[in-house]
Amino acid sequence: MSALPTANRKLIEWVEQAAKLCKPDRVHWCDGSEAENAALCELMVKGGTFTKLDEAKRPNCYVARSHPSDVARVEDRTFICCEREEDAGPTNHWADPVEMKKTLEGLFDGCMAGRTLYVIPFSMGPLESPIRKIGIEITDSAYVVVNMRIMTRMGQAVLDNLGPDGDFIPCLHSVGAPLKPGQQDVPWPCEPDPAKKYIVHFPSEPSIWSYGSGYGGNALLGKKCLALRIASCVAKREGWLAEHMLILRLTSPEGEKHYVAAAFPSACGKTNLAMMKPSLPGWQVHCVGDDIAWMRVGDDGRLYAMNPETGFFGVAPGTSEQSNPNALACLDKNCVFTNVVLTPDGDIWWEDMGVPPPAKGLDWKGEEWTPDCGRKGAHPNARFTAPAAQCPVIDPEWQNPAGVPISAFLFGGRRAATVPLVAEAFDWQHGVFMGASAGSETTAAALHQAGVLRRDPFAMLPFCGYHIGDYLAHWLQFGKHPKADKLPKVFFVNWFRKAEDGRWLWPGFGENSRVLKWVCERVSGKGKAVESPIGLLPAPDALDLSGLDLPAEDMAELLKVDREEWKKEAADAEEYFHKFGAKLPPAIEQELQALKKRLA
Ligand code: TSX
Ligand code: MN
Repeated sequence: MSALPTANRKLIEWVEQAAKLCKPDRVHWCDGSEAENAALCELMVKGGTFTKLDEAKRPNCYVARSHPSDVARVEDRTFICCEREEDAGPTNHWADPVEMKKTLEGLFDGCMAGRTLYVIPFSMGPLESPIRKIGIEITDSAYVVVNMRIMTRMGQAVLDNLGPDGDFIPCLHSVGAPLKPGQQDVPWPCEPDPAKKYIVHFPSEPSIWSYGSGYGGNALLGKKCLALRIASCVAKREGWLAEHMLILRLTSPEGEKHYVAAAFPSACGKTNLAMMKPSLPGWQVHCVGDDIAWMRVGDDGRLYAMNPETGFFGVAPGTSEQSNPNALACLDKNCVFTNVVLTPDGDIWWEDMGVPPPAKGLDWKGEEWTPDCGRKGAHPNARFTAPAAQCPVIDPEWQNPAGVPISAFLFGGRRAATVPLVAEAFDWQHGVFMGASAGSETTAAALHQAGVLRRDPFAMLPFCGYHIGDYLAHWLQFGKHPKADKLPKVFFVNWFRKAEDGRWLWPGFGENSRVLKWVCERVSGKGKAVESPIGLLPAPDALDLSGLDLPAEDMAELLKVDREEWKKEAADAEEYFHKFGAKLPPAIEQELQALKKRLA
């Protein structure tokens, strides 16, 4: 073996152990270079995993098609293996860590036969940031290497930063498809049996083991596994926050700047909001991140947020010039597209892209597709992997190692009725109650009935690595933090309220800047509000509706708080919170009873 690119004993020993267990044909330490990336892309083109797009249309871009059984995160195969079951809580699948290690060691034994073991050193957060976390992902998937290079800071610079004694989070991943001698590989190897897929977190080590899937959050372990599930556990211990939040900067025409962090469940347009084009003249939005925020209390008593990622792993269908022009602009070059339509001229297409479909193409399964064939061309969970640096409105401070100061938190969800366009919390504790009560009505997804309310506290339901009751207590404790005397104001927003006849009441998208403007005016003490039983609402005329053709009745409906509807809402929230048992913080119960009293 040639000289190793690190002198880190713990790392060298772990890689040796992993190789002994997984039995790959060879070991490759990733340096993150341009040349290495090009070689891996070429290797995947030869193997049929990647198709290169037309170099003139989309330079350095590739399309991948996953196995039809491997298209999304597998929540029912995701495990938190803390020592005590009660610490995982009602929102997680728990398994005994010792038992689970045995199961995994059995599965990983020889799982990389015929393959290359790649060692991916990556950092979540800028290398020079004191709060960055280094992970090392071992994987047998070149697709994972190429995507991790877009989504994280990856390669030799990370090993250099780690040094001989630095600590890292071991992340072991395999697609779970060993090759027998002479066996022909397939374009997307994986374990097709759902019962043999495992996404496993050991929070006390901490470490991550992922087996059987090559897709998204199952395989790119820096994101949901490390930066959310494991980081949430570490953050609880160390007194900071690892959240499922976008971070944006709003700038007024006068140049006043405010950073806002926002949590929404899936399918609410988080990436769209993170880089939206404000319709209000003179207002600007800049994007710091679209998915994850790590936050700490600064010396000045404010909360500082950092985006630990360097890319966007966004849902492609629905991304259009209308819904998110800045995301489309990120996709001009250096991107990976997974499970989209490949057009005959070497470009990509998906449903609701806002451009006419090609006369024919290859769909996400690689089958001949025409617009009238009766099937969708792209998978509904098709993705783009794009460098954040390519976003036309990336914030100049997006890589600031200290993070950016947050002025306001937004929580939201899809709610056809009951929940107004925007409401401000009375105080921190009420704001935590708002975040805890958040939820979204399901859209027509295969698994769920459409229109059913699914509670999703802080949009962390699939991502909180410990008991959700302890998580709420952690958030509440910031309200009593000795140094945090300038915490963000908290708001609830709902872009999705509908009229009786089923039409959207609010135009959404760039028009949401009107709501953001009021939020910032509230932060700087200029915005007017009126009290309601559920929070502070914009005073009449406080929302800037200039140039918007919105009937006064619709606006009244958007800000309506119906006591009878809200009594039902409070009862539903109560039923949900009581599932937390003894771990429900008294302050949440207090807020619930106070809400009921205000509604009576
Ligand atoms: O992302 C969305 N946002 C936030 C944008 C910054 N979407 C898309 C959700 C799916 C990911 C929205 N959809 C938003 C929204 O604010 N609002 C709606 C609902 C809606 C859809 C279409 C129209 C209006 C509202 N109008 C027309 O179709 C003309
Ligand atoms: Mn997300």
